[in-house]
Amino acid sequence: MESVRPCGCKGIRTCLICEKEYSISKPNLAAELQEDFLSDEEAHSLINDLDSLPWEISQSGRRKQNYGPKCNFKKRRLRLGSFDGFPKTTRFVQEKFAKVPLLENFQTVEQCSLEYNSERGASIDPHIDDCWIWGERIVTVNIIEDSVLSMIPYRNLKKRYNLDYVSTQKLLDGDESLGEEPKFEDIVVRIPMPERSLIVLYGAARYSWEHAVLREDINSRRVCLAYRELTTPYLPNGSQSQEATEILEKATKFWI
Ligand SMILES: O=C(O)CCC(=O)C(=O)O
Repeated sequence: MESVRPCGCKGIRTCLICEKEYSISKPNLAAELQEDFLSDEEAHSLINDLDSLPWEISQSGRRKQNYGPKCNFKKRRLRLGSFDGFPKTTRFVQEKFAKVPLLENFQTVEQCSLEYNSERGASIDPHIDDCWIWGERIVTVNIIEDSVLSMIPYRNLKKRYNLDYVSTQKLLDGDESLGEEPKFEDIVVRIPMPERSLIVLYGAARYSWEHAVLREDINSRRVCLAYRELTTPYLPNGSQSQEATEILEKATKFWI
């Protein structure tokens, strides 16, 4: 591919014509980003309301506020634990999901506030969110401070993160390339996450790429909300649905 192709591309440069002609694959990242998902006022009041709730210390310099069921990812065991719904002050964020077509029927079962502080060198290592219990759409609402999501192709497919469970699920696009080794090496895709934006990872971005937030991309205090839904077997009419009935009922509640 070092010679100039009839379309004019050469080497790693491609266009739709030569990608089709020579079956050249390009990174297929299914992610949707919506800027200004929150208004300035909404972001401001949200951060004040979150700060009036207790924060817990977490790993890699982060702090968190976790509202959701207890999950044992290794044993694939789900328990209600102390989950009793979500803070009322955050209700409007979940209500705004109804206006996002990709989030049709998204029922939040875990809402996690994450704080990254530059003074602590906070970050999150490359990972794929668990695939046994968390459904296809991983949603993040970035509240304060612009940041970047770094995406890295995942090479040991199916050995970690309960990726083998993906085959039991009904996916959005029925993407056949999921589960194949990514064809790209030494590549990092950097997705900007402006403050007040919404990002949804799904398909290949969810299952074939790890995501991370690098310390270098945290310049002051960043706070976001991460939202997760259940996998289809745990949803109504799914094979495991009885295990999640009470959790789904609590997940409709917002407390004061
Ligand atoms: O902070 C972010 O934007 C990503 C959070 C994340 O990857 C996670 O909660 O699993």
